[in-house]
Amino acid sequence: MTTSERLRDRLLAQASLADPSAFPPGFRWGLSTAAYQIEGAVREDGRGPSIWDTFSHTPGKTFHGDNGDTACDHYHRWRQDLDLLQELAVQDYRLSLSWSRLQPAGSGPLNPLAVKFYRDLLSGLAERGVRPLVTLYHWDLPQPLEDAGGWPARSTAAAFADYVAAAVVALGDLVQDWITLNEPWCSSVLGYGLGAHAPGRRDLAAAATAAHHLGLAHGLALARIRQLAPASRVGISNIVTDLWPATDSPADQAATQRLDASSNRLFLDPLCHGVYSDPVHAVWPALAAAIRPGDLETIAAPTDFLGLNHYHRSYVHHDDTAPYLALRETPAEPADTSCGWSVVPDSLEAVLIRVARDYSAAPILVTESGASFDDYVDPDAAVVDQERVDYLRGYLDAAGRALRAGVDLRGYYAWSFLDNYEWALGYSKRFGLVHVDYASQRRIPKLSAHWYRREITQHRQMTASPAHPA
Ligand code: IFM
Repeated sequence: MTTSERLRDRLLAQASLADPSAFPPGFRWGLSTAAYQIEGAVREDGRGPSIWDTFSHTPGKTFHGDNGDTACDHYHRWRQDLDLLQELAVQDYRLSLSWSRLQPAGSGPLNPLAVKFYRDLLSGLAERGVRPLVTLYHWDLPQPLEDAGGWPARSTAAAFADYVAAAVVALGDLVQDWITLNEPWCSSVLGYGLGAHAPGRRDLAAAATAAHHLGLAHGLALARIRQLAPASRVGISNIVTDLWPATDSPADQAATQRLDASSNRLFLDPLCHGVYSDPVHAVWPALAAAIRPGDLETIAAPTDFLGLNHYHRSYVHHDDTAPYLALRETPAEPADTSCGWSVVPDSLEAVLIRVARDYSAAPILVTESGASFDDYVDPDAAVVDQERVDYLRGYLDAAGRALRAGVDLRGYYAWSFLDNYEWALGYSKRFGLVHVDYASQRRIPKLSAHWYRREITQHRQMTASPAHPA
């Protein structure tokens, strides 16, 4: 039996979505990536260094010293990668722009070679009938801006808005959907507070200030896009984790509230309600000093959609000895993925319902959802990632339940299109639906990619039929 016959049989044995008609016609099926995680070519065509180049080249900061110098070499292989996206039948591709490629110094005119690269890429998507969903900032701040103070400096928010305006002028005819920021919680708290991400600072006050300036950067950029490209749609992607107290003790419950305030609510409250609520101020006392009159109105300007990135449920324990917020977070036991996260599909349903109920009537896009497993290429050159198929089916079924419950969910973008550079964890974690052999740069669509394509194709056929009840 050939590899493709074996894969076909394996695929035939996979169950489909439980309730595909829960997903409305026009539902956007997509795949996600980010520039530094896939592009490589970090010193080519005038790209400048970003905080991730600096951090990943600092000894001891990343797993095995891994960096994004080559990554998936997408900068050179984008045509083949786009062909693959087309083969996978997705309507949408979520990618990010590298700020330090487009504007190497973090200010001034755009780098024409970078503009050409992204124009070619975006045109290539259009030729293949795939719509781009473009993230303007996915963590790779130009190093010169970090040297000038980074996100704790208010001037970085203004610099971001200027970069966004220039990017929209240069690329806006090829993009209708923009995401200002990806997971500002990671940029601020992991980057400036806990030192786990670039730029690797450990200063909680700086993290709070950075968080406010990221929110402000979003609001300022949103206003510029509205002005320059009024027909486009704009949102922001926040990571929203489903947090449960480990026990029903008051201490664990209070710890859960603290973690929720310091992560989920730090961005959702100001974005959707125009306030930092008291629990947020309580865990981030340095926040108040960063706020200037008018900031919250800028941050809370309505978006066209809310991006929600969701991976797992965590249980929270009060722990006096823990350095951050006197708590510890553990996944549902035992951990199910190679990152130590849980696979609990109900958690996606829960966060979708929470965001729709407590935060926003705007349409929601799940802009990331996925899982890392220790995938391997078997002797037949196939990658049979059964766990990822189960993950995707489970989380999509949960999304379907949220839709049935009335959540205005418009799309799902699996993380990730390709295996890629998983930040401080380097190349040790594989999230892709497509396997990447980093030595040869060979791509192999995994079983999950075949399964996702089948489900998308079936859904599109079903909803194209006049008999479809929706
Ligand atoms: O790889 C990351 C991505 O860049 C942002 N969200 C979470 C993913 C998995 O950790």
